[in-house]
Amino acid sequence: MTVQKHDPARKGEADKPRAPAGAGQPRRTAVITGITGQDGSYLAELLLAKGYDVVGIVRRTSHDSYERIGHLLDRVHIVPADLLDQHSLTSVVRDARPDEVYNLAAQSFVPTSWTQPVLTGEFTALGVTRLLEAVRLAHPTARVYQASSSEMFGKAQETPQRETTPFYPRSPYGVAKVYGHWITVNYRESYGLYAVSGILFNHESPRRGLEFVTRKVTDGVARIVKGKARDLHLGNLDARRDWGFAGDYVDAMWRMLQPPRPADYVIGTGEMHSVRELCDLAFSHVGLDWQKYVTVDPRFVRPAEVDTLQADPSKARRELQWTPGTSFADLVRMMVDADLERLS
Ligand code: NAP
Ligand code: G4F
Repeated sequence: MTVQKHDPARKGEADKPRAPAGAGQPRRTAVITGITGQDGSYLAELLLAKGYDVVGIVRRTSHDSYERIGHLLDRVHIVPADLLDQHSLTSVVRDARPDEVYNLAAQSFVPTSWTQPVLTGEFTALGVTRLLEAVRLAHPTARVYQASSSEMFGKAQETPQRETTPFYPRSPYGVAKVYGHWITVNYRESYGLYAVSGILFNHESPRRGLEFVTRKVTDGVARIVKGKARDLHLGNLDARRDWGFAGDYVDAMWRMLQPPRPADYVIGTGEMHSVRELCDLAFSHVGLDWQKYVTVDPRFVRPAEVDTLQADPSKARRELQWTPGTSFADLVRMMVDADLERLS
């Protein structure tokens, strides 16, 4: 394996100008970890539309997990690698020589982080170091996006939360994401890598995993309408989140890797809604009263809760010209309609 050694003289990669994407320029290449996930599928679509060569990292499983990217398979390069395996990551980066690397892979479900805390740390925390090492050793001019999370704010120390708000994570997942954030900042400051941490608030879509609360509710509504379920069991209805549309948020990821100098950004809508409001909107969209169907079930209450999260995305608006394009009500209706269609 030919691996480019780190040369301290390379410190300052982040400052080097590069040609803008577009007509007359060579095609850019992007590597995406987590391409089979919600965000990976939307990001792959966005980058293909911009003319990128897209290389998607997929871990080996006995069943393929291409449900979200089946329509893209003839246009992306799928390569096997795992966040747990340094050699596989280094090989992919060495072979692809990407312009941009998006690290979206993680164990991303907060409740699982209490039942599998060590594995969550391996994927979601140390996996970031492995990927950064792959870039540092094999292709240090690549620009790296790290998928950080508003869960890092946890027991929020101020509202709304911005880039300078102190972290107070409330789950092994949140702790692992704090590690991922700081190791990204450290590789930028130690080695001059162009590495940014995007602190994204909750974002949802019809491709969201069924275990997350928005999709659990919209899928539950569709099942009740279709006569496949009679009720819906949820946890804390008072939790409040800043929910946006995933399709809007992958555009923010791309924008973060375009400026000449790397910086970290908070991405969210600036609006907060409760799980109760989510239920009201989703059930009323099909003419039902949510209170007749929703039961609070202690099985879905967490050992420690993040009560409220609300973004202050003004830095992204100012510096990246990014604004969310989908309202919470439109998002919930889009998801209910998609679940009804899917079950038809
Ligand atoms: P997701 O749907 O759960 O997708 C996670 C992806 O990671 C899947 O493609 C999964 O592959 C892959 N993966 C997991 N472990 C892996 C491993 N060991 N090696 C290689 N790939 C692995 O998550 P998402 O909602 O798209 O979120 C993307 C990223 O943003 C995650 O890092 C998440 O923590 C973060 N984030 C999400 C939100 C949000 O609201 N969605 C907000 C803030 C931050 P399989 O298909 O094989 O499982
Ligand atoms: O939809 P959730 O499971 O998302 P959560 O925990 O906020 O995490 C998501 O967003 C993070 C960004 O802040 C990402 F980093 C992370 O990867 C993930 O995408 O739960 C949202 C809220 C929680 O307060 C939870 O207690 O909904 C509450 N909730 C109430 N009943 C429920 C349920 N959550 C789930 N999953 N299932 C319930 O039955």
